[in-house]
Amino acid sequence: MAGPLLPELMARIEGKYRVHRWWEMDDPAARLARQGAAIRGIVTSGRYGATRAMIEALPSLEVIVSFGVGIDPIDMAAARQRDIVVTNTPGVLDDCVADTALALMLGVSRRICELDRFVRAGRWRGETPPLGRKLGGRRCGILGLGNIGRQIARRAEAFGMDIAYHNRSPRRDVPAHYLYCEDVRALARASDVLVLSLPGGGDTRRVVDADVLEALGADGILVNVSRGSVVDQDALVTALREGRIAGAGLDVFENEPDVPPALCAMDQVVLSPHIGSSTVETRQAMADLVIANLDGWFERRRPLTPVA
Ligand code: 8YV
Repeated sequence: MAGPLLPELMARIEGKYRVHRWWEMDDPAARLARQGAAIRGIVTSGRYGATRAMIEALPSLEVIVSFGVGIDPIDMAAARQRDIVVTNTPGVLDDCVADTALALMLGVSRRICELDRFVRAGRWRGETPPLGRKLGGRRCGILGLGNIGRQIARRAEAFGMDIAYHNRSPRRDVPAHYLYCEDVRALARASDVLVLSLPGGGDTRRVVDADVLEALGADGILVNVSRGSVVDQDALVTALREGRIAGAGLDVFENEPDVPPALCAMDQVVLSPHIGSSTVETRQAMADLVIANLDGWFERRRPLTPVA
């Protein structure tokens, strides 16, 4: 196991399989040189992944089972070279990640956290609370209209927003009134709130840069529920500091759990600690899928949700 997961999930796995806790090994290389040949599966997550070095240290590896939908921290090239099956947990977390995006959108536009601090500081008696901005009537741009992106769109529409999106190509299976934008910059220009729900990894690294933030504009809000790697974080701090965008709601960061102190000091920013899928219900469903994939592979050679 690459890193600690939910205690109940770990107990379920350890009740059935012989588990080696990677993160507790004093000298992982020496330990794997001794025992690596016996290890046939890695259980990991969107946080811990599986590196090439880890995969190469395990000559009998057959399957990598991940708790989470994002596979960017798994070295897929190393896995494919050896025909190692990789599974993730698609579908079960779309609602909760989309809910998180909406919570951040509302949090920033209606200044919820800032005004919570205002009340707690006793400022209500002497000052007028600052005004927020209405979401209805504004346009929500979605970068990455996959399963999660579509749930974000449905929710944003329920708040009266118009929808624009960018994917590598237009989707035929979405409402015709969704505006397709040819590139990220055009999407940012068309959006009042730009929500990032695209996969992380090399192909999408820093696609949201200073230019894109400039295109989003001084009234624009950025919301990221995808991966910190898709945003140029320094450019984001500068854009916020200089008022080039109005605010940001961020659930993910470049070097988690480190968050730039500059962001922590800004009132127009709402921060959450990568909790997109963290609800009791969704984490249970993800844990069930991890077990189903693990058992599916080791009992029937048929994992439930292999990555294509
Ligand atoms: C999890 C995630 O928080 O699904 C993903 O890709 O990032 C999240 O759902 C993560 O996998 C757990 O570490």
